[in-house]
Amino acid sequence: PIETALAGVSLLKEFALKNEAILLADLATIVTQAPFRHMVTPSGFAMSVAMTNCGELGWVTDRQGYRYTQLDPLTQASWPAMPASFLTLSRAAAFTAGYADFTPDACLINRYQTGARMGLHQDKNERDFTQPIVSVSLGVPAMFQFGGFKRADKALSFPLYHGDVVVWGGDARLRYHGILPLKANVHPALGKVRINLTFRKAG
Ligand code: MD5
Ligand code: FE
Repeated sequence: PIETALAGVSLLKEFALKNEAILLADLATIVTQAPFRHMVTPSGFAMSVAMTNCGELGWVTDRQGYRYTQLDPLTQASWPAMPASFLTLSRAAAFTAGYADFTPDACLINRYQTGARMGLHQDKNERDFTQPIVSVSLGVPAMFQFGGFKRADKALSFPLYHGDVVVWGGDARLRYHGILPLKANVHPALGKVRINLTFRKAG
């Protein structure tokens, strides 16, 4: 029930709901150790999406550029370890989509408040583009933009809801994508925000 009409995209509706409670509890622990923060892009603008990470490597941006780090620049501590609940969920999703041995070493945690957006971009800071990316949507729904291989290519939009998991592989791995400004909304478990977990094998 998961292969979409979009090559390389597997949408697993509500795949994250079975273990929602432990997932949210583990998320709460992570953000006490590595709080959400608005990172700055190389051009000097603060991102509207607040971010943190768990796992061996964390994605960061500052005036120097985009990269993965072992240490949280805010605390100089290692990023919190990836909890078993996160690892198990992402591996099960990848397996379901046909990737038998996905082992993420990085989980970027994005928090979208009302109005927050992510402009069209490609994920290109990873070593091996044959590895899929697994993304988990929680909380308020968002409109996802799925583009082409050039920024100017027309993008199609579709909603992502609480519990949805998407595996982006093959032809989709290097497509431009983004999130439209989050509409004001409330989710019973998470309140006014959307949380996205993006699992990658970065190193
Ligand atoms: C999000 N986050 O919903 C998305 C989920 C990011 C980011 O884009 O970089 O933090 S990951 C969506 C994704 C990854 C790789 C390829 C494609 C989509 N795609 O082909 O559309 O906050
Ligand atoms: Fe991305």
